[in-house]
Amino acid sequence: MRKRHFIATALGAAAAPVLAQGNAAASLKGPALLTVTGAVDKGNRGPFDPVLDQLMAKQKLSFAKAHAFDFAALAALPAITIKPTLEYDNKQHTLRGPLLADVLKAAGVTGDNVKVAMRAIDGYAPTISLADARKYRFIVATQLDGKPLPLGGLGPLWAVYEADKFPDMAAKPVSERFGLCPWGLYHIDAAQAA
Ligand SMILES: Nc1nc2c(c(=O)[nH]1)N[C@H]1C(S)=C(S)[C@@H](COP(=O)(O)O)O[C@H]1N2
Ligand SMILES: [Mo]
Repeated sequence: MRKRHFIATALGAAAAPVLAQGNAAASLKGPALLTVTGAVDKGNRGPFDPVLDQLMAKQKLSFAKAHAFDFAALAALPAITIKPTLEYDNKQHTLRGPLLADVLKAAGVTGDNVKVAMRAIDGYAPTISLADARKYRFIVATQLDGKPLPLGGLGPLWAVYEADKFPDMAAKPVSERFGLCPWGLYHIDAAQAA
């Protein structure tokens, strides 16, 4: 018996609304790939659930409000294409996905003085300001060279930008341009900066 099913059965009908509201957003058909927490509007799922949000628990996350996106929800946002030179092979690649700022907007993150911590599955979690996310036109890439990005590779989501296009970034060696670009991105915490 599946664990979730067992818990629901064992706790009985009274627990069902809590579980339904737990860590799965009711409106999503696919698994949540990206969860935006903190300064979101009302959110589309329940708060941090220490029982079911296991990877988040291991990474010491906690939140009251969250907006989750599955692949379809991200694909429904306008996508843009960028062609940065990547450090892994020093070659130009085509990356495509919605603007990070648009993803945040869809989660109801507003305001000009916002900082976002972008957390990857391996715990890597650089922080940037929303202003810099806009300035460097960060995208949440869903495709690399026309194909979805594998989990275990750079995907399924990669926060990345076209470093070549910005003189301050292009001036750095290619190996130093992507420190703010977590591959395997799955969580973004938005905070109003002090
Ligand atoms: N998930 C994840 N993304 C990451 C990193 C990482 O360790 N984990 N390292 C960052 C840094 S510091 C650089 S320079 C580039 C390349 O690091 P990598 O070789 O670990 O991918 O990816 C960035 N994105
Ligand atoms: Mo780095």
